[in-house]
Amino acid sequence: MNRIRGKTAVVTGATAGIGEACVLALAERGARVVLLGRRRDRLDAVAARATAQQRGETGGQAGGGALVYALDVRDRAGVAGFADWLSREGIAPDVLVNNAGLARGLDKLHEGSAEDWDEMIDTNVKGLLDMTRALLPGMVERDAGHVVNVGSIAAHVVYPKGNVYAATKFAVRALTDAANLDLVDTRVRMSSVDPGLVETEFSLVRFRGNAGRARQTYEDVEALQPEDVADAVCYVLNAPPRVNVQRMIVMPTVQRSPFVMAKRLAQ
Ligand code: NDP
Ligand code: 8X3
Repeated sequence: MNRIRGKTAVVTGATAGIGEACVLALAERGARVVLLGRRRDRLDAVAARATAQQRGETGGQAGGGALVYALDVRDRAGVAGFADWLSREGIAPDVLVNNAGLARGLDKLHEGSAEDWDEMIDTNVKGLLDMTRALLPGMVERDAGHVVNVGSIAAHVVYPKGNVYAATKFAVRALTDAANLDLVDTRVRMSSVDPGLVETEFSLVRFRGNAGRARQTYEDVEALQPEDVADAVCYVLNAPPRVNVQRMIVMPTVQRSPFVMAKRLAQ
């Protein structure tokens, strides 16, 4: 059964990787999608593909369109402006996918940079909080809605030099758990989907555009693809209203922990 068709879903970080894959998967299942991210050209390109999915040109089911809104989730006033824009457009989101996020650098804590820490904390924690604070009240008022936070295996296991990135994902895990307590007397659900290694632009961003260094992360490893995480997000969203998948950990088969990874076998 498709419980996603006809829903309106806001997806942050929709210009690349997991967010882009979520947009396309939701559109394919007939949702109206609202895409957020900073890169306007990419937003437009992903929205065009989502619309094609909805028209059934690529096998999707009819849906309600794709809207774009360029936004830096660290801009608190901008997030409030986005919520106002939704109201003015008469859009009441059924779904919020808090996916925008990043890691910067891979350093020992005592060698890390305060700028990198600020960027991770402001995006992964405060950006997610502000988006949630802006859209969750409407869901509570309507007594319907679902927030899915894209967490990480780094919310469960810390790995060397992953310190502040892991701290932000531990925070997301705590916030998901805490919000579920606060939402207990409503029909609004909050979930986190926590992936292991996914092949996206994540490492390119982490290593500030060093493509060679980024490539090493995925070399000889059968990492998850963004579509795999989008599938998990859709599973969580498609669950019957009585079911709240509070947390789902999705790992590559070759990675049983951040410390235990099998290299791809030679062909
Ligand atoms: P990508 O770098 O491919 O995509 C990141 C997305 O986040 C982009 O769309 C980017 O858009 C957006 N984004 C980043 N900063 C901001 C900001 N300040 N404001 C608005 N949008 C922003 O990485 P992934 O797809 O891999 O990452 C998505 C999520 O998945 C992150 O939360 C990450 O922590 C998590 N994750 C990733 C894993 C991996 O191995 N790749 C594993 C586990 C979790 P733009 O630059 O256009 O603003
Ligand atoms: C991002 C993936 O491998 O750095 O959450 O934990 S990893």
